[in-house]
Amino acid sequence: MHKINHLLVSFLLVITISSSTRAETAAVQPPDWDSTLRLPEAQDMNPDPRIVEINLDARVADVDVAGRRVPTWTYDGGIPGPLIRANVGDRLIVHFTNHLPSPTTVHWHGVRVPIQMDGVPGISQPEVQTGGAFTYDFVIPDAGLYWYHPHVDSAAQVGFGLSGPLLVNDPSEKVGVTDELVLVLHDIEVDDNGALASPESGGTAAMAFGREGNVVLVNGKKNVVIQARAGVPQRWRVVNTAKSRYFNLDIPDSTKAFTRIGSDNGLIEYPVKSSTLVLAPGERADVIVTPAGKPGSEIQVMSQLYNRGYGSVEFREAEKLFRIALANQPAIVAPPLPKIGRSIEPLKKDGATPVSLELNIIMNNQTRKNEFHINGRPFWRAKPILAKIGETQIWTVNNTTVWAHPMHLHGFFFQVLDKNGAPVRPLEWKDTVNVPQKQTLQLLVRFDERPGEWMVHCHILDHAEGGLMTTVQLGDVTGPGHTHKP
Ligand SMILES: [Cu+2]
Repeated sequence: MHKINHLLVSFLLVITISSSTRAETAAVQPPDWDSTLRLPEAQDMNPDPRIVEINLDARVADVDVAGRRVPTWTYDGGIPGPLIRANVGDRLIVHFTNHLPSPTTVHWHGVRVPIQMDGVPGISQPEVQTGGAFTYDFVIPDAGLYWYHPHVDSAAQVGFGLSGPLLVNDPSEKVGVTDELVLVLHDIEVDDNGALASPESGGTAAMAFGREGNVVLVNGKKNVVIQARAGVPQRWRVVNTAKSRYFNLDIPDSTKAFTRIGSDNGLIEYPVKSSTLVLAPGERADVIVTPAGKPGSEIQVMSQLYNRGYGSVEFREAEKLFRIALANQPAIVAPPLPKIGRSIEPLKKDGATPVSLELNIIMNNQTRKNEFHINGRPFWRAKPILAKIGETQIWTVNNTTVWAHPMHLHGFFFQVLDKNGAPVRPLEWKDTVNVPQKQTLQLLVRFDERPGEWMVHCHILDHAEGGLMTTVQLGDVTGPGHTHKP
């Protein structure tokens, strides 16, 4: 009896302590501190705690873009689409409906889905026609920030506004920061009349560069202000969903403002501090930022120019992303962060099958159009890379062009090697990696037991549609060929 009472008392004590800590932390930030950037969330209709079941509707809707009503292509009426939240291991069921004027699909960028759920028309599923529906249904095996977007005419459709975040939480992960922002970095091209610009504007010269939108947005908003208390760390979950634009985050007047703890597939081996943070299209970052400055002052978060090749830094300016207003209260000295990271096994290079990918651009003399090639072929004439179940491959990606290419592999994560052939430290799992102009990069990838034809392409979506795309044929694949739209 005495023992039980004792247990009960300590149990109650634990509850009291943890709830008071939570209350304290919650009271630290000003009320509604993140309301200007908070994304709408998809509503889980399923009472089962291990199933997230949602509706997702693609439709044209008038959206406020930097103060103008613009008819954009949306998921559920907004850009970006709603934040989908799940826990690692959950089953996600998405009842998708298409009310766009064009066929579309949904691709779950970075999620290790079975091929039938990968959203690639002609390989995974037929295109979802206007007025049609498709149910995506899969288990989410990994924690991290992922995102969803169409894989039909993707440069046009993503450019018109179609993308959204999928945040997969691991309840056992302890990073010691409760205030979290999901930041979708994107852009959109709006003409003088307030209409969406043609995705073909500028012809294949513009394709060769990669068309960037003229309105830069964070969660659909242009340079809005959030509230914060100086000294209190925030966790930013960042994804670049722009079709061509790179982001280079910077907090002026601060050094090493970013502590990067995670990337495309959850936590990295150990945290790294940096003054700027580059995200190529498709990439994600998980960073801890502790706003510092005089109470009552404002911090402007910027995206600095980033040299992704010819034309990317000449006569251009940095972009304002959003502002942080520091509350008129003395700064808090937050307790030190716990040890953050995870042990990641380096993939074995020994015995890995070498695969070469040479990235090229040519002028097609018959069509008078620029064409991107992988190993001498655009995607419409591509020969798949062959892979066996369980095989590890070492890819050498040689970018001969004057533009950088963020190369994305569907369905699998890989590890990047440094110039000496050693794994880049801290170790991390990537699904999208920037291959700078005129450089060669090596990576290791192990193919598990999910046979199918998996896309490999540049995530500058104009480049993908301009030819910079092929597939990995994993295992014995029969069925539709590899002639399809990106
Ligand atoms: Cu590219």
